Amino acid sequence: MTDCLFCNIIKGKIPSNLIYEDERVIAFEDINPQAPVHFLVIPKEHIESAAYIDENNKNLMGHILFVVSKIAKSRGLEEGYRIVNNCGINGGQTVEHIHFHVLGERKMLWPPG
Ligand code: IU
Repeated sequence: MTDCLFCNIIKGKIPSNLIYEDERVIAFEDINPQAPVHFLVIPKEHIESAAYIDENNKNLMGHILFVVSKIAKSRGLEEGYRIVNNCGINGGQTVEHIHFHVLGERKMLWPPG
């Protein structure tokens, strides 16, 4: 996966503003923030999208949500936040390495565009 942008961020070959790392995931600030707080949580394992979640990696998804909650607490997002996963072309996914956006410190609208 040498040409995967997020794999290269994980390897440190492409710079990012890293805010969290453990053995399974990293989190970093989105370079094009859509809210006052906007970071991404991604697995170190290359998984293309939510369409590729299976028996082998489903527990990792729970860990990602746990990390989201932990970082959100540490960032003081007591009034809430939005977790977004864009999956595939219709979902608006542009980077083919599963990632969870976390947006906070503004009121979100529904339905999304
Ligand atoms: P999407 O859900 O696949 O559309 O989200 C990809 C996100 O990755 C998007 O919000 C970009 O701003 C973000 N991003 C980044 O944080 N760092 C990068 O080097 C690149 C994209 I390229």
